[in-house]
Amino acid sequence: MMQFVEDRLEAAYTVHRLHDPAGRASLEAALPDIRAVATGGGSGLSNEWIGKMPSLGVIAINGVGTDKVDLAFARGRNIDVTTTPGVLTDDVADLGMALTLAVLRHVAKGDGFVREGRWGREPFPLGTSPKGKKVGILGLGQIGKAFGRRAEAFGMDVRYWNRSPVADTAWKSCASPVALAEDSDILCVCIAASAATRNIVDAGVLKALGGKGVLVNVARGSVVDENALLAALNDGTIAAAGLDVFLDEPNIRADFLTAPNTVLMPHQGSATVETRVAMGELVLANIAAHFAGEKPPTTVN
Ligand code: 8YV
Repeated sequence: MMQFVEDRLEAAYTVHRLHDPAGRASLEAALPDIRAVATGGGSGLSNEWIGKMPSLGVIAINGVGTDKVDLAFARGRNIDVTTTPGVLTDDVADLGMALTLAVLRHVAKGDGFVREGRWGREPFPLGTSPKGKKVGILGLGQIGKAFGRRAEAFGMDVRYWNRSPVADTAWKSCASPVALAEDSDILCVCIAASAATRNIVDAGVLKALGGKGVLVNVARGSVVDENALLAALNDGTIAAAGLDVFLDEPNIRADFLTAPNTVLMPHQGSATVETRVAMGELVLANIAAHFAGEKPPTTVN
């Protein structure tokens, strides 16, 4: 949470912080009375924690991912789960494009090359132009569509696969994730994480993407089979990857650090000042609505 969110929570409510070791005892003592939880999309709240809070009425997620909260379980307990829709769409799509360009134009590699004094002494590899390349979007929700618009502006040819039909697009729909990967030079993963999409990018999809293919993931680590991805990067099954998200954040697998042609980011898709302010305002508004006895405005369950 940004400091202003912390400050405004502090001003309006009695706040206990899970991650404050000094406050652990008072948190434990307060559990029966806790009425609202503010949490991150990557952290969520387990059913075990929900079970310890009989007065809980709202879980306000600072993000759009709901994969770390059991929505049905929360509903069964009459708990509203809220997210921050809309406000982070463009920034996440921007980072998807930034990772795409960073991979194609060797941005991270170039930075190291200049700093290490290798410029003028060694050749630097030519990049790949995005123009005219086929980009596949796995998951055509708000973020997928925003990424597609950006890709079009770079002269890329957009196609997609989505779990349910998408009416409001002229982009080509592919029959399956494998069919999409087969028909793509760059595969950008924008799909929401759930039990149904776990490891949806598997060895078969990576093989279909092929030896010149690039994988970009701005969704969740869980939607990509990390064993298959690391193997594919190391044995040349795919050419490169740009990754903002991982299965076990922040303790990502060490193999990612040595994987060839891979640009890594520490889950920064929504991390701009503007967007984090807007997300924080939504978290505060949802919690305030709950305490005012109203339905939190961006309830998702
Ligand atoms: C945030 C996210 O980084 O929206 C999501 O689901 O993962 C991101 O926007 C995260 O929720 C911050 O807590």
